[in-house]
Amino acid sequence: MKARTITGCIFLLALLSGHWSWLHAGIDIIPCPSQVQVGDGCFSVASDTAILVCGPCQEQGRYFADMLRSASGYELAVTAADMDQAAANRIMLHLDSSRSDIGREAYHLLVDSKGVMLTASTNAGLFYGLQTLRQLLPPEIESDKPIAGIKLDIPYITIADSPRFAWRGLHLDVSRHIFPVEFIKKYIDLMARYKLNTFHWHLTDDQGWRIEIKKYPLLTAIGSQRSESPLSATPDKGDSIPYGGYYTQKEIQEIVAYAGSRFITVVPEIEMPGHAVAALAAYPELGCTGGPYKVWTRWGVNSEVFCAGKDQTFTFLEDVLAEVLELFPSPVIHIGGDECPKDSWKKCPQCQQRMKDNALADEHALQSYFITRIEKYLNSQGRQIIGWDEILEGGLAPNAMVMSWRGIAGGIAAARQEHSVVMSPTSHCYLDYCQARDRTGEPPCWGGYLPLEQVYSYEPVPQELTSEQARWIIGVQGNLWTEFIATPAQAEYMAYPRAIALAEVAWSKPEHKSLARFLDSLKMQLKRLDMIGVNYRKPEGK
Ligand code: TNX
Repeated sequence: MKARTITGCIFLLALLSGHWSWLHAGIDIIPCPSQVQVGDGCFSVASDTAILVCGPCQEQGRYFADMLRSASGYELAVTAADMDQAAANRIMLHLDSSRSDIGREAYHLLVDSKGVMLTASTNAGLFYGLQTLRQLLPPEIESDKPIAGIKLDIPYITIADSPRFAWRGLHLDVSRHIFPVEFIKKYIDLMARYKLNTFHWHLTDDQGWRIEIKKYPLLTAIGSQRSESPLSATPDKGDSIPYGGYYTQKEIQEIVAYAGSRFITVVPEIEMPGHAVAALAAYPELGCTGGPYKVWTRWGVNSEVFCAGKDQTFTFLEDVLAEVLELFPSPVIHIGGDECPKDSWKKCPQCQQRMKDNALADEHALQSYFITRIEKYLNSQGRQIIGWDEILEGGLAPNAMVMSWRGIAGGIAAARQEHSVVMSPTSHCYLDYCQARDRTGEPPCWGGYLPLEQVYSYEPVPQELTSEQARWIIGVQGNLWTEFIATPAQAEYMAYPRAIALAEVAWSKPEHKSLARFLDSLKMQLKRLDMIGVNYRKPEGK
């Protein structure tokens, strides 16, 4: 095999233009792998190709066989076997936990005349290798119906690949609008294709409580229903149409398991102390005035929040979190912490008393007390908290992680205090922001202008940090807030293809990024998304 060592895809593109262009259809891998060597020739998967698995990775073998089945009609046998490198016409999956040279989510892939040899030290690594393999197969592989005479050619190639960041996130707000379980699974499937590994599920907010909590049935009986929603053209007016819904614990378990088998951690977000009106509508005694409150029918920031002066607020939240922990194995739990107006605390004698008793200088310190108290509980249960960057105000809870959204200053401050940070600034990561300057013909959207190219250009590690401090930046995340996104089709339109750009930001080494190569490879990805019915937005001029 003639092989050329190429570091990253920029060089690959150079080689592929001209003489090597025949390979192009096969090599459009996004996110761009760390190292690629391309050979001359192709291995063709046939109906008698064997999938050989070694170690406890039967499941990965079956996953790949399933991936090939619908388009080809092949029922490839998955067999536990010793890794005999000499065997031919085989796809070998080798889980070798002793390979300390292959990182936790990394993989090595070799495709040559004998077939495929995929090696990883974890099942996650194998899974990512299979996603790469999928992208090396022709886009017809995505068909859900058999294609007569389909050619399953995989170019000869050697890839060594590993992610840049540990937290590669995509968020979905299901409070402002709720989405069906089937759609959540599709959202997760798409994430997995692009090696994203963290699904941040925003389950509660002013406009709807969406998670069943057995101990507090009114959270869903009352808190999941609002009397109307804002009109998208005139959000200060309502549409007079009741809206609601929630996920049962059974559905949540199903989604968490589904994500888990795709190596995606589901991080639930239970908002506190602000964005809590839906919970207050159900249990008004948890607010400072005692209500009554109504599940909010407008967007924005509501001044009614959980009362920080009452002990029953904390009892309630700990009870809720206890059920959340049963459902979500995630080591990290998102507690919100954003946009909490302090008006009601200022007027509340119990909050003022709490401040006095604990020598808290102001209401920001009271918010810090609130978050720290919740952190203590979650830490005692073996979990860590993450919160929006407002949790820095009044002092960061000792073990908290920070999600920097109002720009990057919060992320910088937290990293300097040696706290882990996920970068998610509105400027580059807010997928609810508009994709066109001219909004004619665009669905309603929120906020500023955030084109695909700008998402792609994002560098999550701020230059202001020393290399020591930069280690605290553990990842990056795209957020999909749904005030203006009412349907699955619209959610896909806003998320894709920008989420693919974000996936490359999260996975690929910065020196391997190239907008030209990305946009070129994206064409083949979009073909695949067409085949699986994703309502993405067509990139400008394409
Ligand atoms: C700010 S991001 C919010 C959300 C909104 C979003 C709209 C954050 C922590 N809070 O409540 O939905 O802006 O872009």
